[in-house]
Amino acid sequence: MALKFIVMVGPAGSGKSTLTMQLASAMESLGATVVKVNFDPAEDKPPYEPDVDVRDYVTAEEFMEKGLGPNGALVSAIDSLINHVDKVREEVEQFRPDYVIVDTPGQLEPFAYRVGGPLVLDALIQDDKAVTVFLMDSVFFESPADIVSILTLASSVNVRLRRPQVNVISKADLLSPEVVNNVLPMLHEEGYLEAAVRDSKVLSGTELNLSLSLARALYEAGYIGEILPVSAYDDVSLKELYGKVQEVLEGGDDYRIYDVDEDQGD
Ligand SMILES: Nc1nc2c(ncn2[C@@H]2O[C@H](COP(=O)(O)OP(=O)(O)OP(=O)(O)O)[C@@H](O)[C@H]2O)c(=O)[nH]1
Ligand SMILES: [Mg+2]
Repeated sequence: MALKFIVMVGPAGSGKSTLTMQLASAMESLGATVVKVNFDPAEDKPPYEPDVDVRDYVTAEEFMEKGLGPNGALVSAIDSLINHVDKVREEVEQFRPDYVIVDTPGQLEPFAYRVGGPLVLDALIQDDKAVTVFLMDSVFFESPADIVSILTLASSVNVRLRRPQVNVISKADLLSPEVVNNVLPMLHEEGYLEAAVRDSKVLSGTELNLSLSLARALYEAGYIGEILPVSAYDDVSLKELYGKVQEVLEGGDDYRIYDVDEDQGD
């Protein structure tokens, strides 16, 4: 059966698991059925009850018991998931859900930048529709140079995972009023981010030139335009994210309340 995947990706502690839980419940409150998948072999206590858990098949601890350190164990656990991913998918299919939210490992780097992570994701998703939700912690948005860095990481993950990607500012409730009122509305303006990096005076020499070039490239690639501030504790922002995700997955128009009946029998 055809499934629709929402893949939560972001640096450690960026809020992936909390957003998985809160977005699922916002979607359910609008009538959609959602399966939550813990795709992190090292996470034994996500803040929600997973409907499907890769730890039923493989855990990072098994590899630590064989002598690997925590990072090596995670890498090996992700690599070995390829042997179990068909079963994970079968479990998901049994729910016949409208959407599947995949909560990926805390450590983004071994997941997205080695071969194993993208490979197991591809094997899970097959030819179905999927969108990556990339979480950028609001703390990065307090400094223009950090905005350039986190957007560069987002673009790099986009290229690695090769899927439509919605970039969100997570924990948006923690953004300062200065950023909300004066920075975010200006971000998409040509030259704004470069000027802000220059004016902040935290960089000089090679680092300044690099940051300015990256800011320019991000702008020219159209990568700064749509960034969605989302707080796991703000229902309106969760519904906006749901609308955005639907737009990408259904190729539809603006946000609309999901009509579950429409998709039954897929
Ligand atoms: N203020 C605020 N805190 C949040 C929000 N979302 C998550 N947090 C907090 O951020 C911390 C990390 O959240 P998690 O959901 O565990 O983040 P994660 O990306 O899954 O973390 P790892 O899987 O360990 O990488 C927790 O203390 C959460 O309570 C939010 O929208 N607002
Ligand atoms: Mg997590």
